[in-house]
Amino acid sequence: MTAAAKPVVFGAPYSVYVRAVRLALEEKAVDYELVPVDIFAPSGVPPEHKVRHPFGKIPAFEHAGFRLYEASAITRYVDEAFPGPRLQPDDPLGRARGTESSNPSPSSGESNANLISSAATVFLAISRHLTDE
Ligand SMILES: N[C@@H](CCC(=O)N[C@@H](CS)C(=O)NCC(=O)O)C(=O)O
Repeated sequence: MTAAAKPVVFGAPYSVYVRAVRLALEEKAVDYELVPVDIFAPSGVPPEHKVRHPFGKIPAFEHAGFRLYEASAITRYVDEAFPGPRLQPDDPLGRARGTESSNPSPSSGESNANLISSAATVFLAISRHLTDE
């Protein structure tokens, strides 16, 4: 695995989950490629995308042959695999809070909670990083 390989984000610019991943990549100043995927195509989720993501959602991610899905997993991987500013707190308590808030809620508001928390995890980390400077 080499950080030098160019990571690929599969998704669409409108998606807040895709944006969270892109934000993490931008913060780390990682050169990446955004490959458009139309999950709402009339013909359905493209078959090749179902191979990347078992639920046919965006984003999906690939780096040097390593495939990943779920925005929180991807943002965490980006933070740890690439040089640059740390996007997660160094202390275990802070990281635990980030993990807590990035897990899906079992309530009826699951998709909203998940959507907000994925983005919030990254934004929190970035703002922490900026205020530390
Ligand atoms: N838990 C996923 C959620 C991703 C997600 O729901 N993405 C939306 C686009 S913003 C999607 O693919 N929706 C299509 C669907 O739910 O079938 C993540 O964090 O990556």
